[in-house]
Amino acid sequence: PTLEKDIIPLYFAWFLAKHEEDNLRKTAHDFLEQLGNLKAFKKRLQAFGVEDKHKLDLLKYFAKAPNILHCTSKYCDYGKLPGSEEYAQQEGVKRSYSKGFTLHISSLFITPRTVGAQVELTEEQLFLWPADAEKEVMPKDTFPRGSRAHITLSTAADTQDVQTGIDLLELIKLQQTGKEGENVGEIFGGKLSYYDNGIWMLVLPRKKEVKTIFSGYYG
Ligand code: 2AM
Repeated sequence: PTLEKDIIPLYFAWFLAKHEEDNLRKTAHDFLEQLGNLKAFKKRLQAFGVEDKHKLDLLKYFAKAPNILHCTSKYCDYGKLPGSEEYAQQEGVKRSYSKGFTLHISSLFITPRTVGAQVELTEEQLFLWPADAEKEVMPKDTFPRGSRAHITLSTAADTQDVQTGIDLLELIKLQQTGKEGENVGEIFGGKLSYYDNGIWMLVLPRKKEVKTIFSGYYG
């Protein structure tokens, strides 16, 4: 028997390898630049709270970017959150710790609060996905497992990272109710759609693969 207890991290996540991270940051930058320049975007700025369409610089508006790009699987707050000890002890979590995984990004989205990449988890990756991840933030709704999976790319100055997954679920909820989104053009060869309330989604023409390592962040 060991005397030491495992230390539970702030959160568990798939962390992007360095060159993948640089690459995705550049994609996010280009996405915001191209979107900001689109006439269709300038016509639909109301939700961003700006009157003058020439005054909105998206790259400045989304002022905060995470230090390390990652897809959170479980936020634990060093064990303070319910279920975090159980999660850390799961056989699959232990076995996967420090292992490499390829994540698949299917779309990019932006709202007046956040910019994120939607991640489609594989069966194997869903093993590491907590059963209550979606309920945790949207208790009244039902989603397919893994719906909240995302990489936060940047947020507005007064917005917490956790908001990105909530915004993604809001978007999926709109799609579930049959809301199509208005097709307003193409970026990177992918279809750009506008939903209400300043919510935009770009479905990538091909899923973008990113190499990651599953691990914990101890901060
Ligand atoms: P994110 O996954 O959307 O980026 C540290 O705060 C990390 O844990 C962030 O990456 C954050 O958001 C994520 N996270 C997930 N759930 C959280 C929660 N309930 N509270 C705070 N952060 C959370």
